[in-house]
Amino acid sequence: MNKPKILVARAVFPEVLAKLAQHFDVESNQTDELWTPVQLIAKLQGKQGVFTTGSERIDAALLAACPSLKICANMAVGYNNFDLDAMTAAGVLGTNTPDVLTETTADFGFALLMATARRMAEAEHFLRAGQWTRWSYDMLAGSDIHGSTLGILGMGRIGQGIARRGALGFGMKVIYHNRSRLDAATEAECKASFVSKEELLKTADHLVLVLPYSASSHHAIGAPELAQMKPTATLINIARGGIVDDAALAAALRNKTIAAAGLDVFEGEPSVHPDLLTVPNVVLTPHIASATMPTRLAMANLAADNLIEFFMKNKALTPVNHA
Ligand code: 8YV
Repeated sequence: MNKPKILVARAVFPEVLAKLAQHFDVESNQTDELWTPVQLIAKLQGKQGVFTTGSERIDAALLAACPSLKICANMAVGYNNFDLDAMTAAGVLGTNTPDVLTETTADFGFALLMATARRMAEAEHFLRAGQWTRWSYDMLAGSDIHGSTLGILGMGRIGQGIARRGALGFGMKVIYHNRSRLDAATEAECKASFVSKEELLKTADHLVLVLPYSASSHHAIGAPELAQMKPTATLINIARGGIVDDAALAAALRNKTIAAAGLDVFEGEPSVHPDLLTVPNVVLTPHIASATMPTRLAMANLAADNLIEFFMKNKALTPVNHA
């Protein structure tokens, strides 16, 4: 029997490719070339499945040009690179990689929060630049984590992981806002209280963004929201570029509307708004919140298993639509 044909659009772990090769006729991209949409469409001709990352956009034009495609397995929990309505209309299933990256990503969110509040990147640059010539009482003084109020916008699995770290590890008071309120047992486990978005902005000493990107969360944090935050507050974005208006944030950091920001995701990444590169009170990292080798391997395996289960049992493990 002919094996289904799949495309692996980016370089992945060789052992994951080997597993896929047991079930599929695989074309892969181990040289990790970045294909244009036209090149991706050409590679997808005759393929029934594709292993994607957040870098590959699956939209109506691509789907119309690739009629054999049945499933797109994303190696990411976020899937805003998928036009889900277009995929559902075309009968194409999408899958993501939830759970396997929750704790790793929550660890990173907390690390970025601590680096930002305690000005670690700025301090390291200061030292490397030979500016540390003497001690002074306010040198690189930041803000406290312990005992402060942690605000979380978007209270899914990763938000809950950050809440637990803050409440149980650092004695923080945790408040959150989400489209829907958590059940009482989960709120109690995370020691988190539901508040309005306005209350969250006004009250949080540290605000962490962990909500999915969609048209409705575009620029959820822009100039009006930044103006409502405390001038001593820090803002952390580990969610998606586009949730924050990066130009407005750079202006707010420069004007000290808020004290500092830590950003792992950017509008138009891998490009970074040039104004963010020139303000000192921001810690910038290149979308690495899930980047530990065990977690990336678990993500790749889950994306691969979604393809295998779909073609072998007609039932993907973690679908994000009904196709
Ligand atoms: C991925 C992510 O590394 O899972 C997500 O949604 O943002 C990251 O963990 C990235 O999207 C590449 O696929």
